[in-house]
Amino acid sequence: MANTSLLKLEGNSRIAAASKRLDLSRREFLQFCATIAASLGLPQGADAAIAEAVADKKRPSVIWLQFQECTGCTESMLRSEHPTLEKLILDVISLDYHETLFAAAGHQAEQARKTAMAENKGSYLLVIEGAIPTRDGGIYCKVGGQTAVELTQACAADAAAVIAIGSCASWGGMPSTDPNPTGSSGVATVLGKPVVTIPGCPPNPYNFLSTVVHFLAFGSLPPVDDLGRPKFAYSRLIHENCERRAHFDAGRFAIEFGDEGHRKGYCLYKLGCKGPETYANCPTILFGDAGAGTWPVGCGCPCIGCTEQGVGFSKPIHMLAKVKNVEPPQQYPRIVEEKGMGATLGSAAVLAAVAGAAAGGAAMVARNLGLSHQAEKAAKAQAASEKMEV
Ligand code: FSX
Ligand code: SF4
Ligand code: F3S
Repeated sequence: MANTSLLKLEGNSRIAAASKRLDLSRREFLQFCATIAASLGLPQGADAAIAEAVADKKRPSVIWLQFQECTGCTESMLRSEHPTLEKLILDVISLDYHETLFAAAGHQAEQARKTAMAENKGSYLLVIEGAIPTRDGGIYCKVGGQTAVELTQACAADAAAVIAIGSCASWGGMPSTDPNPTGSSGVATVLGKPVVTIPGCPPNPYNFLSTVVHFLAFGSLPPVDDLGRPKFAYSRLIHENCERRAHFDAGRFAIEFGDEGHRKGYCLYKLGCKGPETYANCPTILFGDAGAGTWPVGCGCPCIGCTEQGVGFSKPIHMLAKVKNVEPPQQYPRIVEEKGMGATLGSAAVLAAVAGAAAGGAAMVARNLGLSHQAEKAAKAQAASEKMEV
């Protein structure tokens, strides 16, 4: 990893050329790289490595397939601003096949995909948007005479890495909603092996951008959780970083849409917000570069848990969320005072430390009154061992 400071790179001619191509000032370009490094949780120096990689490396070939979906994943990419998708296509990735954005059609488009795959065998990125129908031989979605199952398997065979973008490709998403008549499945199920997933309906384009830039800078995809989700984006509950969290802790809730609590920006838990059981970074990175509050809860809409299998598109909006690994703090008024239960600030920090989280992480956990994935596992393990001791 480069240790060169970003400031030293400012006068670099390759950086100047890259910023010019991206239509950004050198300072803006370096800020973009620093933001990506920070969002990936990378250490100091990684921003310079990212800047050099984006400026230097040959653009990776990207084959983008679309199956059962609404094109929202692509649409959310088109609304990204740093840089815009247009700039990404031209300067960061080489988008060699994309049905929505392609000028070519029919056999010409099919040929472009085959050529890109042959020329970049073993090094292209395969991005899949949309669920894959598996029932009845996969006949419910075909492109160019091949089923989505066949195309997925054929295109994944020689890919350097596969990214499932959106909840549909990650685990079936909206098309897999009960009774799932076409047997819609996620990419990992069809390939029979784990892939990187970027769930969300639509997913946040920054999470995709950061994942691709990590691949570009370090030759590998970022670390993921057991569902294939990049940890930099999906290791915290929405509820841990929500701007309405203080209202939850104080017991101030909106009860009906448009009531006084709703108008005052109170917590949406009683309107069915699934933030307490949904892992995603929506409240921290927001959407569309439109400023503060631009995410579902920020706009007064309860989170539907769109990133979370078993919550989004399956748990009704009127059902209350399961409050996962987070308990209200004791220094705020409690609505119902349970006896002998509940994690305190101290116990949250201790559990995080027991689970091996870094000191800073433990402090963060304590501050947000949330337990990390690791702490959640540690708490379960502790509960199991206590059971055994009894
Ligand atoms: Fe739509 Fe994508 Fe939702 Fe699915 O995003 S926004 S239905 S996750 O595959 O296009
Ligand atoms: Fe925010 Fe929803 Fe949690 Fe309330 S329940 S604090 S609105 S994430
Ligand atoms: Fe989806 Fe909830 Fe974020 S609905 S976009 S995970 S706030």
